[in-house]
Amino acid sequence: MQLSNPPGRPTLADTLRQRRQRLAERVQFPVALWSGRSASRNFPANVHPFRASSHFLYFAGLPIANAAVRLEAGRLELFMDAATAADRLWHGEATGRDQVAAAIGAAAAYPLSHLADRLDGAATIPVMETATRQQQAAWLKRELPAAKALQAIDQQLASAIVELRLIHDELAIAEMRRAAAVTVKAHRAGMQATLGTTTEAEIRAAMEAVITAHNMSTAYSSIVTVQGEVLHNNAYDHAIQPGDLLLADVGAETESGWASDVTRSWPATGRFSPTQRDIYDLVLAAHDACIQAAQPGIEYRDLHLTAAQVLAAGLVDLDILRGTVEQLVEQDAHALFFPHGIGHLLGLDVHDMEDLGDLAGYAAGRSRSERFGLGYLRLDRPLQAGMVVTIEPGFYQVPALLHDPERRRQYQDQVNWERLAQFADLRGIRIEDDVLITPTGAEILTQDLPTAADQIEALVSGD
Ligand SMILES: [Mn+2]
Repeated sequence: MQLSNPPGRPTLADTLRQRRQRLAERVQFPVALWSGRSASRNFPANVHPFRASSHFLYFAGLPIANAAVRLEAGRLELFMDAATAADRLWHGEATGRDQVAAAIGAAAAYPLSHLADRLDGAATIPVMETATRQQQAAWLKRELPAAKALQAIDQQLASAIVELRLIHDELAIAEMRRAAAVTVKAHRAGMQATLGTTTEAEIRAAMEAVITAHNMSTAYSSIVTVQGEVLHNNAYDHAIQPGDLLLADVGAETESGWASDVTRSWPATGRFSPTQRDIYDLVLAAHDACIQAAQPGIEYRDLHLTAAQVLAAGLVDLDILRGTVEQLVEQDAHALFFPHGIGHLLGLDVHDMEDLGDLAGYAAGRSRSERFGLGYLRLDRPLQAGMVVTIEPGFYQVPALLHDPERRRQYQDQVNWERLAQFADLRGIRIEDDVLITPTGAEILTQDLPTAADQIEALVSGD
């Protein structure tokens, strides 16, 4: 656990104090946040990797297992157990409670069990992990539904935390820059390893090796696949054939939990076919148009529609779609090939704060659209300086959509199926970057990773 502070950065304790202060301006009741613990596999000491709850991390700063903090009027109390003799035997000397307390600016520190008597009138956010959630409910002496169905003061707390976590402070942005830099290196390594590899698993290994070597972990299960049309593909066993496109969605997470989320698509041989290149350039045009338009006050939903319009216009130019752009987007014809949203919030989690349902993603009074082309939009808010969002348009040929008899009937006049068949050598392309909204526009945190097709080809082929 790193307790020292890198030079030139706001100190952890100062940042945490500001976050607590801002929370205290929004809620008048005590708050208790648990970090959670590792779930066990086949025996108690054989555990899955530990990941602290992000709400805990936001206010406590350090990934301490089986701990909790109590916040009231800007004051922080830390609750964690001292290492037992058995802990010291098996895990070595851990950072002590008092050291942790000093690093995070705690006013007091106690064993975890002492929290049970300090919870009158306290609000919490239930953690995902079951054993800890049961402890939260037992000690608070009330039912705790899943975090997306919160009631009363827990709901007020969640809304206050969303306000804070939506707009990132200097330390958070510095951490996300670190995650982005390692992710960029990982993607370069994946592209550079491709010519010498025969399976998806080898490319994944080359990418995750970079992340592991920086003592970071992945922010989500990596997608490294020649079947890019399978949107959440976590298999890595396919052989790579000449003519395949690789789609790699891989992002590093810093030790203190800050995420990155990047996708690139590249040809296995180092050269796009003409059809692959046409669609790649189109997806890139949508990506660039969205980032160009991103600035405070712009509705994220309008960026999604911008991407839909650019894609629809390009598909009309390629004679894959027929009709006017306006009508095609209104009819959701673009969504046959781009069935997901343009992106999401990024922060301590990929899909930041989605443990709270749409509370963070959707502005008050808004809810998910019933429309095929809008229902998967994860963020529907005006952009504000300090937000970090992903921009990730794609083009996919998903058999479940394109071979669905009802959709084929519905879009028989809009899709030129014979022409589409000529593009059979691309299954899925996505280009995704992490974008910080600045007071005047947007900064691409992952801009050191090229997007232009020529540069991608050069990286893969080593030219
Ligand atoms: Mn993403």
